[in-house]
Amino acid sequence: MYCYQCEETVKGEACTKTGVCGKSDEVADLQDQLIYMLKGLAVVNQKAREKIPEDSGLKAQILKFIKGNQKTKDEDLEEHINSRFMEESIFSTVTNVNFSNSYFKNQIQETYRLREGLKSILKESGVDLSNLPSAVNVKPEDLTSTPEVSILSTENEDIRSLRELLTYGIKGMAAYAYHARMLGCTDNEISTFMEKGLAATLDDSLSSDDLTGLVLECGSVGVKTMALLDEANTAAYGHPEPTNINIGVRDNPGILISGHDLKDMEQLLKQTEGTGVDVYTHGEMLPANTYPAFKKYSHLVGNYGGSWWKQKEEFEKFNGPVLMTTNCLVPPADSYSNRIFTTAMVGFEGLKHIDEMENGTKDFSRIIEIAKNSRPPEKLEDGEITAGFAHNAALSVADKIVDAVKGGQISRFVVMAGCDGRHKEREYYTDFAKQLPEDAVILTAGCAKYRYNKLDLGDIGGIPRILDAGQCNDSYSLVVVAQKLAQAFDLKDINELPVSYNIAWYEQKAVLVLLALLSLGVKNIVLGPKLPAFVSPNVLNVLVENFNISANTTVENDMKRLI
Ligand code: FS2
Ligand code: SF4
Repeated sequence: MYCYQCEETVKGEACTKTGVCGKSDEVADLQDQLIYMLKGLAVVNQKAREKIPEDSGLKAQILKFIKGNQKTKDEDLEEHINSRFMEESIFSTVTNVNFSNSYFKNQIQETYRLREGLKSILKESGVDLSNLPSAVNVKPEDLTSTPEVSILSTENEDIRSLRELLTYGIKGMAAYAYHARMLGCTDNEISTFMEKGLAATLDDSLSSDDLTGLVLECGSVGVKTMALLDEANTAAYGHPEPTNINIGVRDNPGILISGHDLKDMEQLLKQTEGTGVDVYTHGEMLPANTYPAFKKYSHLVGNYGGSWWKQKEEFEKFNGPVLMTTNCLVPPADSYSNRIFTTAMVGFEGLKHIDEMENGTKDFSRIIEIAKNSRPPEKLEDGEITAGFAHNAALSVADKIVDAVKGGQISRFVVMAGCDGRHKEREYYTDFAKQLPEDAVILTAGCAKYRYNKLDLGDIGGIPRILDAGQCNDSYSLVVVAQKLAQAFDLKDINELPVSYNIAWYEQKAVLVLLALLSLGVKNIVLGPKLPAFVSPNVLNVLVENFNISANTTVENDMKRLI
């Protein structure tokens, strides 16, 4: 194995024996094989997209094949040539999503079946499939002896770096596109870009400049993907509202739901209503408590615990079943593994899994039955967390914010969005939040906030000093707020705003968020706790020269340069 896609990679270089995340070397290799196969499928999809507009017979044939093979219910072929399958498969390789050998072996076989099926239809229609990369023709049984599967087979370290940066950005994009798709929102531009980007990583004729262009394009399409997800979430569940979220417990048995999928959240709340079972959110599901459509359920009690890496201790104490809808899953301890359920692309050998049914819904009755016979959760803490400041709520007080800035009550906003992680060095973010001047306001999204969202930082004229826009999936909100503030202050350049960026990353969704910010021209981002191992010195130079990105240092030093 050679994996360096996340921030916690061994020695800031790569995991080569087993993952810090708990991923085995076999699973790491299978993930690389699946990504390689998906790149081949992406090339074949591109060929199909090229030919379809001029050949209606081909379109009908492909549609028949696709409908017989994949879960998508939508019939608009241009948007759905294996797109759901691609998104799910790519998402499954994001850090802490799926640890199951059998899952990846199946996905590899399925990719092969789809690729070969599509190829034979295209060949019959006279499409030339010669001179394509070997990923288009490789058989699953030959993957272990195919050198190109390995990240290290790209010898030039800058090309390797850019190919991986692009691939990880696409992993984040696949995750966001998948969530939007679950709520019925898709965009052909996103699917075609993912194919183009994956195919580009196989193309030896592309230069560093070409790949850099694609990396930035990934950021622009990332903004569109996050906007689509925002539209999907708010159309389905309303705009998040400022909410004081309970972090204590009640005396009823409960189900804990984690991950990011709001459709799973909706179905779980509906199915548990009136059963005497309470529902609590964990980790990145916290913002669900701020949506009008979920707040109406009185058995949605609040949030239990902290961010993903604390789950071993917290799941143990929860006593009831836990539903993992997406990342971040930590390999479970035996003591509670029998009450963890995975769904969608989440997987771990031996854990129970809930599949989507033919009609697109899920049956959570097995989880509810276990909950009914569970003890209520053990109390971890008391009190409340304030959240729900996505763009609609934040902009509803825009006048107040602008006045506070003009009047000098607010000196600066600091975007402290991104991920949390298990390493001690992340205490930096707690200390940074504590040491901010009292006239600075934190804008956040993602699980990084658990490092400071239980601190009492107070408010400035009724504006909380931590404005939490939601999940990392909601980072788009921060962009909207920054753009509206720039308008309100009549600024042409977003970098002229009194906004600093001190961003924490861990996994590949955060990579896409970072690329999205760069594509919008945001400069001077401070990134930590470590810079990505997959960014080579020359690629870093490009980022420094064009965007003045830098690594975080000490709280004192960063406070001086950011505030
Ligand atoms: Fe946390 Fe980061 Fe979980 Fe997001 S580890 S913010 O990209 O997916 O949440
Ligand atoms: Fe290591 Fe991160 Fe890869 Fe896991 S995802 S194997 S921790 S680099």
